[in-house]
This record gives sequence, structure tokens and C-alpha cells, in this order.
Amino acid sequence: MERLATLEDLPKEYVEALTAKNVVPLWPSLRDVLPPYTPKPKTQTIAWKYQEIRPLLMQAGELTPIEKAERRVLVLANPGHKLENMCATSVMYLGLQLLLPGEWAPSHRHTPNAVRLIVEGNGAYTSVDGEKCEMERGDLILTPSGMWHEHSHDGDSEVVWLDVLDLPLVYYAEASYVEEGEKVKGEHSTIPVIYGPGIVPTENFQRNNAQYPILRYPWANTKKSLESIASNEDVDMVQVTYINPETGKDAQNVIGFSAIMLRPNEVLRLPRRSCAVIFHIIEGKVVVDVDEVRHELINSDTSCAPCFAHITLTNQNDTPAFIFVADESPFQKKLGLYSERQRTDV
Ligand code: 1HN
Repeated sequence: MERLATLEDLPKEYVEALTAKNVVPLWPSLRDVLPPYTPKPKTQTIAWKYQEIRPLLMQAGELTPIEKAERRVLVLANPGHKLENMCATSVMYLGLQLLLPGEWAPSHRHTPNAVRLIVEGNGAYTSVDGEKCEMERGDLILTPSGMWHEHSHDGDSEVVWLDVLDLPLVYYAEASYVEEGEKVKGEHSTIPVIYGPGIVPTENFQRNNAQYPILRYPWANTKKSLESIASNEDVDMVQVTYINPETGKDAQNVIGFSAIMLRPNEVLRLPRRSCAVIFHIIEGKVVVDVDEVRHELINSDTSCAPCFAHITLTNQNDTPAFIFVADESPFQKKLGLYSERQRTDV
């Protein structure tokens, strides 16, 4: 590809005249915004080790009362996007949130979509549009765009969860805002489980909630499903995707959620995909190789990888490993941006 002229190739007075009229020449930036064949991601391959961050999160619990934080979160920030921008990838935000016994994180709703993946502790719950979602380790709880949510804690130990939001994307689109809810800690009901394996209600039952019919995906179910798939030796990649049972499509609109099981000592080479990805270890010890970077992850560690990376997951234990995965594929597919490449391609 032809090397194009730079700003320095132009007379200084000409560049100043352009600037004064709020115009810029395209050609000095063209190769940056349209790099040949492969994007140049700002997203760096990063790991956040839970045992290193946990003490700092507990310290936040002592330093900042919940009333002064609203959400007591340490954001897992990717230095490639500058820490203050609070991006794990260009689309995904990640944070570790702490709720102490008796605390309440007040009701609000906002335009970004969020999910929680529970990391530790018992006795807390999130209420989503009045539905009480118990928080147990490994559970996935959705709080989609526009739904009221608050977090409460009736137990007696610290509760920590991983928040995954599409905040960087929504903020970039200048579409991010919040509304404050009623300051009442109301009674919560649990909607009965109406979606079974392969069954949905035929009649309009609770269709007011049908856009997001499942808000809590208990880990126990996901794990059982993975173990069952793994028992079939013909299956190379033991993975389940969290979906909306009414549509059969992704559970949320922008970020896709799935879980992978690695059999004892399994090595899994992932397809190269056009979207960035996040891994969070629910159980086990996993070596994550991303291009030339290696991270050794254990329970509750989190890492991310940029688009088109060569990713290999290795289970170093004689017991299975379980990984929660979040990626940008629903968003990219909706925009027609999604693709996959062979590992041998450049
Ligand atoms: C939010 O609403 C929560 O509800 C957590 O727990 C983290 C980060 C940015 C914007 C909104 C929550 C958030 C957030």
C-alpha cells in the first residue's frame, strides 16, 4: 500500500488555515483509521488477579460508605484505552463490586446494558424490575437497558460480583444516562420458573417481561449442562451460550455471554474472531495464551484479549475448569462487522 503524505508535508500556514475553519485533511490519518486488512486495537491483553485486587476492594469497603459510592466498584481498566476511560475493551466495561452485610445499593435504571457474574459471598440479591434474583457464586444476572435495579444484602459476609456493561459503547454514542428510582426497599417477589429446558409458555404468560424472560441464570444449571456435553467425547469445544428462550438469540443485545468447560488437561485453540473477548475463571487453573502473552489464571481471575488474537486456553489441572466468557459478537453481527479467520491467516 502506498505511503501517504503526512501533516508535516504541508505548509504550516496551510494547516493553520484549515484548523481555523475546523477542517482537517484526511490523508495523514487515513491509514490509522483504515489500517490494511487487520484493525489496530487499543485493547491490550491484560489479566486482573482477584487475590491482588480483593484486599483493595475490601479497603474500599472501609474507606467509602455505600451512601457515598452508590455502587462500590473497582473498575478493571485496560491501560491501552487509558485507565481513566474505564474500558476493558472498546465496547466492554468490567468492574468488581462489593456489597457489605446490611448495605443497599439504591434503585436506578440506565441506558447501558449490564450483567453481574457472582464471585463470592451469600445472602445478597439484585431486584430487577421487582423480580428478586438471589446471588450465588457463578450465577449470571441480567439488568438490561431501561430496567430498574437495586442490590440488597441480608447475609453476613462480603458479597462481590463482576459487572459487565456495554458502557464504553453507549457512552461513545453519547447515549449514556441514568434515572434515580424510588428510595424504598420494597418487598420482592420471585417470579416462578416458567422456562424449562426446551420449553416456553404457549399462551401470553407474563409477556410484560417477555423481552427478557430470564433474568437469573443459576450457575448450577450451566455447570450441569457443560458436564453433560463434556461426557460426549466427539465434542471438541465444550461451550454453552446464554440465550433468551423466547427468541433463541443472545441473552442481551450488545455483549454475548457463554461458558466454557475445559476437560482435565485439555488444550483448546479458539477460532480467531473479529471481536474482543473477556475470560473470567469460575473454577480451576487455566493458562490463557493470547498471541505472545501468557497469563496463568485461577478462580475469580479475569482477563481480556483483543480482536483477531490467537487464543489458546490450557487446563493445567486433573480436574475440569470452568470459564465465563463475554464478547462483542452480538453487537458486531448486528452491524455486519463480525468475521472469523483461520489461525494460519495473518
Ligand atoms: C451500575 O448501574 C452498576 O447497578 C454497576 O450495580 C456498575 C458502572 C457504570 C454505570 C452503571 C450497578 C456500573 C453501573
